[in-house]
Amino acid sequence: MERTLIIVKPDAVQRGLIGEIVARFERRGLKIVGLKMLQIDEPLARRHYAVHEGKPFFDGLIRYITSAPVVVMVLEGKQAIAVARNTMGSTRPAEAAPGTIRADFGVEVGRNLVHGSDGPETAAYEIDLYFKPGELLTWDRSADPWIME
Ligand code: D4T
Repeated sequence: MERTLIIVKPDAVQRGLIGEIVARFERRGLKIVGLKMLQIDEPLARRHYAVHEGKPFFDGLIRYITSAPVVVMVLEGKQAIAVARNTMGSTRPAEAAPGTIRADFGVEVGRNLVHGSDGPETAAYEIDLYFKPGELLTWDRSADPWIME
């Protein structure tokens, strides 16, 4: 089983898309093991996006991710990282496949609605940024045998 960190970004929250976006991951079969709403402050944003420091879009990215509340969640499942990322679609919504979150609701990269970890190490780092261990639940979902062999 793999875990991944998802952020429903400020634009999605402001546009009333929290439920729509959470539902897409749920319907796909990923299991929610942690979920909360918060407003990311600048130090947290800089830690989250540390790999992008110095890039031309960095300052705008920090302003955007701190501009309004977000919903963060940890999803669990087989290949959860890849499954979540292909549910989201390409980073640039204009290039995202139809049916993905970013294609269905977005048009440009600076307002791409959702974040998902891009690898196991990033996922561990990001989950630790947003959740204390006691905030993540281990629970049996009765639908699991109908989703996974
Ligand atoms: P996130 O991290 O938001 O899930 O996006 P991705 O994992 O899909 O993409 P990323 O790390 O390459 O980019 C992080 C973040 O920066 C914004 N961005 C990116 C931007 O505003 N302009 C750009 O040119 C790029 C490459 C969007 C996502």
